Formats: sequence, C-alpha cells, structure tokens
Amino acid sequence: MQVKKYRADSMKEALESIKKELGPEALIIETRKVRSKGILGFFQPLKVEVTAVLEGTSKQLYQPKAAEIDPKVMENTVKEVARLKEMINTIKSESALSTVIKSPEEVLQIKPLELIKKRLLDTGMSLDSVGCLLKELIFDGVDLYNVAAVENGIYNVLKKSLKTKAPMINKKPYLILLVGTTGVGKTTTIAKLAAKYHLKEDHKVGLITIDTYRIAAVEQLKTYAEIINIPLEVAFNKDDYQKALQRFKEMDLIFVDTAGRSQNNMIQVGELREFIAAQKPAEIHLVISATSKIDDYRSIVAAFVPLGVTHLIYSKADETLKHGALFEILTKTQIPLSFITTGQKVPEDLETASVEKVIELITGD
Ligand SMILES: Nc1nc2c(ncn2[C@@H]2O[C@H](COP(=O)(O)OP(=O)(O)OP(=O)(O)O)[C@@H](O)[C@H]2O)c(=O)[nH]1
Ligand SMILES: [Mg+2]
Repeated sequence: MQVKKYRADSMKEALESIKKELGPEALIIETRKVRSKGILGFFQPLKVEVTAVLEGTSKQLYQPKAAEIDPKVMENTVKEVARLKEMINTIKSESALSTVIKSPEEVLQIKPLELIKKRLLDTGMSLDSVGCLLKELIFDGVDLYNVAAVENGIYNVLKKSLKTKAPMINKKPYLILLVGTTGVGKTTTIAKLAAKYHLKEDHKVGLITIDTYRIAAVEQLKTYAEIINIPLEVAFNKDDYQKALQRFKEMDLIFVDTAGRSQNNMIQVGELREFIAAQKPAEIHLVISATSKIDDYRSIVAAFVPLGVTHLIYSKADETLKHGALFEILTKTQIPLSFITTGQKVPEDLETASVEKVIELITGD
C-alpha cells in the first residue's frame, strides 16, 4: 500500500496530481487546509493538503483474457467501468471538499470565531455587520482555528472597511459648516477646530454663527472667539450671512456654527438648506454623538446626509465604551470621519481621525 500527501492551491489541482501519479484507483483518506511554513506562509493563501492511498492489491485483481470475452461486451464494459470510476472520483472529491467548506452554522461554532463574534456584538455592532465581517474573514482565507490569525484578520477587514479624511483646505476662504442634532457638541468642536487651525497651524480663521435662536448660543461662541482671538460674525438671516462671508473673504478658513436641528423636524433641517444654497460650503461635517442610540443614528443620517454632508465628526467618544455603532455609520454611509472629540476641554479634547484610532475605539484595544 502506498500513502502519499499532496499539497496544491486547489482541490482540483491536488486531485489531478494524485490521478497522474497514483492512478484513478487511489483513495482519498484525508483532506485539510494548511498554511505554508514560516513567517511568510502567514501571508500566503491557504493550501489544500490531500492524503491519498493506493492499495497494492488492486493491481493484482483478476483480469479476464481478451479472448474469453465477446469484443462488444468488452467495449461496453470498459466504457461502463470508466464512467463509474469517474463518478466515484467526483463523489470522492465532492465529499473531500465538503470537509473543507463548512456551513455558516458550523463555521460560527469554531471557537476563535465564536469569541470574536461575541466581542464584536458587545461593542454594540449589529448582528448583520458582525456576520459581514466574519464572512470577509472566510473570503480572505484566514485560518479560522487560530485566535491570533482571526484577530489579525478582523483588524485587516476593519482597516479596509473604514475611511477617514481631514479637511482639504485647498482654496481660500475654505468654508466649513458643522451641522447636527441639538447638544452633540457642534459649538465646542468649532472652538476646538478654530484653536487647532489658528493657534497651532497659523491659519487665518473666521467664525460665523447662524445659531441666533438663543442668546446663550451666540455668547458661547463669542467667548471662545475672544479667547482664541479670532473674529466672529453673527448672521440672523441669509443676507447677514452673505455679508459676513464677504467680510471674511481674506480668511484661510471659515467655520460656520449652526443651530441644533432635530432630525425629525424637516422644516428645521430645510432652513439649513437655504444657507447652504446661498453659498456652497467646501465641506459639511455632520457631528454625531457617541451617546446616541443606534436607531437615532439611522434617522440622523437620513435627515442630514441629503444636505451634502462630506465628513462625519464623532463627538463625546469619552462618554461610552461601546463604539460598534460608529462602524455601522461609517460603513453604511461611506462618508469619511474627520475628527473625534474626547471631552469638554477646549482645545485639547479633539483628535484628527485615523483608521487605527477608530479600530482602537471599536475593538477596545
Ligand atoms: N463629554 C463630552 N462632552 C462634550 C464634548 N463635546 C461637547 N461636550 C459638551 O456637550 C455639551 C453641549 O455642547 P455644545 O457644543 O453646546 O453642543 P451643540 O451641538 O453646539 O449644542 P446646540 O447648539 O444646543 O445644538 C456641553 O456641555 C459641552 O461641554 C465631548 O467630546 N465630550
Ligand atoms: Mg451650539
């Protein structure tokens, strides 16, 4: 009896080599997916390893002499035997394959996957998204039995699904609007951004507020503008707004603070549209708070994105440990994240978004 292991890129290739070397009588006794040895093997796709045996006795079977058999019968028998052999080989290769490709239910019972699924669900990510991430691991050929490989695989899948982008500032004046629901941190974030771009990066920055519904709102931004030492214009209507823009035409950057709008009040959201139509901003950043509920994110995105949102800002990241919803929003909207805010302190609690930081937030690592 001859036993031999064959490694190939696919089951088909392995079976062809077996057939060529051992002949069609060879039996397949084991198939498994293996990784090439060494550190480089980790980055290679998995290979198929098939163990085949050839029974020595099969060659000594009784062979009738040609003369003992009617030639027609013989011809038919040879054809029939060939057909049966082919059938058996197909069945063998299919059953061999089925040990490699498992059903989704079985796949999820593999320990490292079960663990990572639980961890991702704990972040607040939806079952749907977790399923998609795990499916990507399988497509990427990750060794699902190896905890480190699964963790590394998840990192890579997250990395390719998430997008971040800082403001471009490629023309003058570069007009950026911050929009969002009430109390998410728009005004505080504008103060942090103004300090970053004026004090740290030496840009000429002007602030305009169109949030004139509350005296306190204007006072709040005025205080920040005075501390940072940059000009602030208050616009009660579109006319004021255009005049303010005109006064700031020599600025490098203009940030516009808007009133908090309920995503459920389309009239309020519509008022914003009028200002946007009066002067098309270079960028519109939608501020979403880490403390919102997942259902709220959906309606917020649905109400604000049609205004022409170009970036997302994730605020109040310090107020929760669960950031799975951020993955949902970024992947569903495909809008890049520009900044993350991590506290009430102006200007320090602001971070320029990076994919690594987002992954760190989501996975808690
Ligand atoms: N913990 C935490 N609090 C924040 C953060 N950003 C803002 N806040 C606080 O959230 C509250 C509301 O912030 P604002 O900047 O006034 O929010 P807004 O979106 O301008 O609110 P409206 O103009 O009323 O819609 C304030 O108490 C801020 O100090 C943050 O990143 N983390
Ligand atoms: Mg405000």
